[in-house]
Amino acid sequence: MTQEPTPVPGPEDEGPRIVILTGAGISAESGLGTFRDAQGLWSAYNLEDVATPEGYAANPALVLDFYNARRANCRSATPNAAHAALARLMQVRPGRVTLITQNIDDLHERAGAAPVHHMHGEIMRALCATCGARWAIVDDIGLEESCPGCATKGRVRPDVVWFGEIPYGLEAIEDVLSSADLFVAIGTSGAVYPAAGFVAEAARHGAETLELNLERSEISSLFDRRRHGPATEIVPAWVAEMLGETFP
Ligand code: BJW
Repeated sequence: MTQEPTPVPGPEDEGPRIVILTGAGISAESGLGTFRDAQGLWSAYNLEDVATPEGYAANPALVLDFYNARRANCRSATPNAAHAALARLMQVRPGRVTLITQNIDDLHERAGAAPVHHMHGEIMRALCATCGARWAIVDDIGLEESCPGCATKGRVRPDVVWFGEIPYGLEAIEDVLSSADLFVAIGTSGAVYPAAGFVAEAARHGAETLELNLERSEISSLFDRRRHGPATEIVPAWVAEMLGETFP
C-alpha cells in the first residue's frame, strides 16, 4: 500500500486563525490618550459634543479643533513595543492573523502591520459630508476646507466613526469572527458596541478568547483567559509565546 504524502503546510495554512481587536490602551504608552481612563479624553470633553454627527452639526469648529489636535499628536507619536510585536506576528503568520482596530491612529501601520481594519475610521483621512468622498490628509482640516470631489466648502470632516454611525467593514468582521480559533482583545474597555460584542460572537462560533489589558475591563468575565499589565509588556510576551519563543 502506498502511503499518501503528508501535505506540507504553506505559510498561509500554519497555525491558528487569530483575530485581534485593539483599542486605545495599545497606543497609551505611545502618548496617545485613552477615552475612559481617569485622565482620558472623555474627562476633558463631552463625547456628545465632539464624537457625534449632531455635535459636528452644532459646532464644527470645536470638533475640527479636537481632531486637528489629535492628528498633530498622532503625527508626533511613534509605535511602541506592542504595535511592533503584533506586526511581527502578522509577518511570521501571513494570512492567519486579522488585525481589527478601533483606533483612528496609524501606529499599527507604522509598526509594519498590514492589512489593518480601521472599524472606527482613520484620523489621517478626510470625508466629505456632502458627497462621501474620502482622501488622505496630513495637516489640519479648516472650517472652509473644500472637497476635492464635489468642491463643496465647509463640509469636510475627519473620516472617523462617531456614535450613531455604522462602523466600517462589519460584514467582513463577522466573517472572520465566525471562523476564528482565537480572539484576542487588547487595550479596550469593552464599553462601546458593536466592538464590545465581538468576544461573545467569536466564542459563540467556538473561538478561545483572551483579554490583554492594563486591568480588568467591563467585559473581562466574558473571556476564557485574561492577562493584565501594560501593553508594551504583556503583548510582546504573548506574541513570543504564540511563536514558541522564550521571552527575555
Ligand atoms: C491599557 C493601557 C496600557 C490603558 N496597556 N491597556 C448596544 C448594542 C449596540 C450598540 C449600542 C448599544 N448601546 C449603545 C449603542 C450605540 C453606541 C455605543 O456603543 N454606545 C455606548 C456608549 C454604550 N455605538 C455606536 O453608536 C456605534 N455604532 C453603532 O452601534 O451603529 C449601529 C449598528 C451597529 C452594528 C450594526 C448595525 C448598526 C459606533 C461607535 C463609534 C465609537 N466612536 C469612538 C470615536 C471614534 C473617533 C475617535 O477616536 O475620536 O471610538 S468613541 C471611542 O470609544 C472610540 C474608541 O474606538 C471607542 C472604544 O474605546 P476604547 O478603545 O475601548 O478606549 P477606552 O478608553 O474606553 O479603554 C481603554 C482601555 O485600555 C481601558 O480598559 C484601559 O484599562 C486600557 N489601558 N492603558 C494596556 N498601557
